[in-house]
Amino acid sequence: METKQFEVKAYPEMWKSLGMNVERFEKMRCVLGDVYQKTYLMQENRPKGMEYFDHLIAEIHGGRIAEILEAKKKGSPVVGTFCVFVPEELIVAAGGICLGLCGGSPGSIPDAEKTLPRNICPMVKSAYGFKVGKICPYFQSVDFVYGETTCDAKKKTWELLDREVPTYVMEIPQMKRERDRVLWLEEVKDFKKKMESVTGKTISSEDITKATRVMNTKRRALQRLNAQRAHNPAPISGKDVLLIEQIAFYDDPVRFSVKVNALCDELDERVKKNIGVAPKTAPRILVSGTPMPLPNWKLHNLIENGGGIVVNEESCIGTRYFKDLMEESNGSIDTQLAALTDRYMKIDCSCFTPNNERIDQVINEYRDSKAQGVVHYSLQFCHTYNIEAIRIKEACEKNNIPLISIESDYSTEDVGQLQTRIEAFLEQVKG
Ligand code: BJ8
Repeated sequence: METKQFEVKAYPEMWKSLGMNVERFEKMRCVLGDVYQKTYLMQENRPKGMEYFDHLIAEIHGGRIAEILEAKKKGSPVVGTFCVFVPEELIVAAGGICLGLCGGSPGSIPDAEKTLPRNICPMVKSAYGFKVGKICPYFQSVDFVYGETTCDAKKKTWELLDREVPTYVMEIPQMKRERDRVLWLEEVKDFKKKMESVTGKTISSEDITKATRVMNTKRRALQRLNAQRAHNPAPISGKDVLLIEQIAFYDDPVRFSVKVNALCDELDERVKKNIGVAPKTAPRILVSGTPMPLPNWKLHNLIENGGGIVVNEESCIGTRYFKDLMEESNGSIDTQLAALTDRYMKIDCSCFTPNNERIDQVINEYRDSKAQGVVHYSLQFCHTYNIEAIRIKEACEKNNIPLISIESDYSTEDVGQLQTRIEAFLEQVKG
């Protein structure tokens, strides 16, 4: 299929003003444009509503950054986060911008490995490398970072990251008992205080109510999009939905919800007319496991190039981010913060023990999405997801669900081997 050359736009003056390594970054920009062209724009029969998201990728290093800098000038705090446990509602309530900074690129890993050990999770290395290499305009734009204590690699890296950019840490308990909830609520209150100290303004109950509406609207839009994939033939590719889930972490939440809903309207029409992006016989795959931040499209690409279709991501860049809404109430601040804590405590990350909710969730999402097989995905050196894969496998066996477990990083070294394994798995699913 003929497509015009896609380009991620360059903004060298802006990058310079952000103290970036412009020469290095320019190379990364060109690579991203090429990869995007091959991965995304060569797909057949994409919904028209994807044009907005293509545009956001073209402007990922410029247009969106200009908006963020403009808001910053007007006093909006810009907060970088690495985990869906940091309550975005409080950032929005403070008039701030929340940017998910997770690293999904191999390009920044050599920068990190100058300092960090090599045998830790590629996501942590990629993110840290973006900051120390000065090759991410988002990282250069944040006022501060709010990290968490979910895993060892992250919590120890925050100590080093703090030397580069102010980094605060939210303690996330490892269990979900009542005493853990008490601690968690205190952490949420501290986060609110931190947001207030930077804006000099007290966050009111009305602010939280408004922010909750914004976030619930965004999460509902993503739920709607995800539900449409249960139709066979699927009206949209897994790659495209993954992209939208990734963009959810940096786009303006109000505009994003409008655009996702507009896309969903188009997909409703496709569903009515039985228009799909893959044949009805394409094996339907649920991907479960560690998050895949931009531009980690490796696994989806292999599955969909191999003839399968991804119909669900049980992941933080996926359903774990949007499955739970927060109760919209005008109650007292204390009631709201308690409701916020309860909402966030539902996140079933593998850093918890026990984490039975996630095992059940995978089976439920498998059924809801009408999937036919599960690909469990763990980033290299992520012990909690890697070990939890054993219980997911057992649950799948019990329910006669085909499963393949994959551990990978961001390099291209294992692509050939993964391709062979995935193609064999898709054959098995087809039966
Ligand atoms: S809530 S999944 S976003 S911690 S960085 S744990 S991959 S070794 S990302 Fe996560 Fe929050 Fe949990 Fe979700 Fe493993 Fe890597 Fe650690 Fe990771």
